[in-house]
This record gives sequence, C-alpha cells and structure tokens, in this order.
Amino acid sequence: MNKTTQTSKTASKDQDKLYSQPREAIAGFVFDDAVVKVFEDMIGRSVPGYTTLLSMFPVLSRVFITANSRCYDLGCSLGAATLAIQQGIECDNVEIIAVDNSIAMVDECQTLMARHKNKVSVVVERGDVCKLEITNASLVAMNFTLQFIPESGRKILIKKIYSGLNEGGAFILSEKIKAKNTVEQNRLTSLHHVFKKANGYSDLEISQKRSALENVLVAETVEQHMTRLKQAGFSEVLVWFQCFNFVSFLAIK
Ligand code: GEK
Repeated sequence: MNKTTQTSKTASKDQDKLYSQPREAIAGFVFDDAVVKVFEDMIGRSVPGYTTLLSMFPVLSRVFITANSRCYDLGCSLGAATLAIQQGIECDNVEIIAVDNSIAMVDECQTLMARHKNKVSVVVERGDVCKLEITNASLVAMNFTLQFIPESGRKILIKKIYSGLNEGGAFILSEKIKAKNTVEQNRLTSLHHVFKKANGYSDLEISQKRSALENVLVAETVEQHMTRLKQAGFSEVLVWFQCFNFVSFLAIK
C-alpha cells in the first residue's frame, strides 16, 4: 500500500517497521533514536488528518500571531508544526520556541531547523513543557503532546499556557480523543485501525503499537478538554478540526 503524503521536509523518513516483528514483551513507548529515524513516516501513517491539520497552521498563525511576540511549539518532535506556523507569519520580531524532552528528537530537530531557511528566529530547546516558562505568547501550539503528560499535571500546564498568552492570543491543542460512549469508541477505533491498515501497517504492528502506548498515551474526551480549557479562563473554546478520533481545539484568551 502507499504511504500517506508527508508535510514537513525532514530527513527522518525511514519507513516505520518498529513493531513489524513479533515481540515477546512490549515495553512502554518512548521517543528514542529508533523512533526519531522513522518518526515522519510513523506520524503520517498513524494520525488521520495529520497533513491536513498542519496545512491549516499558516492560516491560524496569520490570524493570531502579532508583532513583537513569541510562539511556542510544545512537544515539537521534528518541528513540523514550527515549520507550518512559520509559513503564515507576516509580522516583525516574532520568535518561535520549540520544546521537546526527548534528546533524540531535539538533536534531530536542531539539525533540521539549521538546514531550513527560517523566516523567523527559531529556538529549539530540550525541556519538560511542564517546567517551561511561557511569556508574551501570541500563539501556543501543542500538537499531540498533552496526551503524553501525566493527567495530574494537565490542569496546571493548561493554566500556565493561558497565563503566558497575551490578550487575544490562541492556543491550538491537538489530541487523540476518547469517545463519550462505548459504541462511538468502538466505531472510532475501528476506523482508525482501517486507516492504519490502508497505510500499510499489519494487524500485528497495530496491536503491538497499541500495547506499547497503553498507559503512555492517555486520551480524554472532547468534553474533558473543553471543560479544562474553559476553567483555565479561555473565553472562546471550539473544535476546529476532527478526523476520526483525532481532534484539534482552538482556545482564545
Ligand atoms: C508534530 N508536535 O509533529 N515535555 C516536552 N516534550 C514532551 C513531553 C514533555 N513532558 N512529553 C512528551 N513530549 C509534533 C508531534 S509527538 C506526538 C508530537 C506523537 C514529546 C515527545 O518527546 C514527542 O516528541 C512529542 O511530545 C509527541 O506536530 O508521536 O503521537
């Protein structure tokens, strides 16, 4: 089967075969060197709508990014969101801070960003987003990363993002979601499974990856996300994108 089209122009394009052979025991998923090598292929073939979602980031950055402000890409991996955000920047003196806590990801992301002709200043930092200081932000993007943060730390992190945003600034939060009932959950899971099969993953790969992500990627419902965002103080909270069980929220301060 064909691979899905990729958006970002990164070097880490090996085909993801990490779970293609039977494993005796499945360890919890980590973002290590092996994952970095195949990451672009992995995310494109695993997240329905990933390319389309990112292709809208320039539109969002055009609307929300203001002069003399910062943008944050939290859990940047190889910088795909950073690159997409940059495309829409039309004002002066904007800096993008891209943060990830995986050494392997940050090393590769720094290499890729150095090779790329950046329109604005991009700083790629290794760090835990929960400990990051966020100030003077007109846009914060967190693309499929909150789901990896321990649930106990999510509320405080969202509050911190809200506090670090300027008035009128926006938070883009993309997540794999859990459905509100079993029927919907089964339907979305099966559509996601078929999507992955159509992109060349075998049943074995799908099931071993699912085991690796258990208790590592903890999804929540749309309602849980919306409630938390509103409680943090965001005045406008909406779902602007959804493809099966992958959703992106826009929260405006
Ligand atoms: C994209 N946004 O291509 N602090 C910093 N980074 C973290 C933390 C943390 N506490 N926990 C996990 N990460 C990207 C895709 S991937 C999503 C993001 C996925 C990082 C982790 O190292 C990984 O690089 C990223 O969050 C999640 O638009 O693979 O499903």
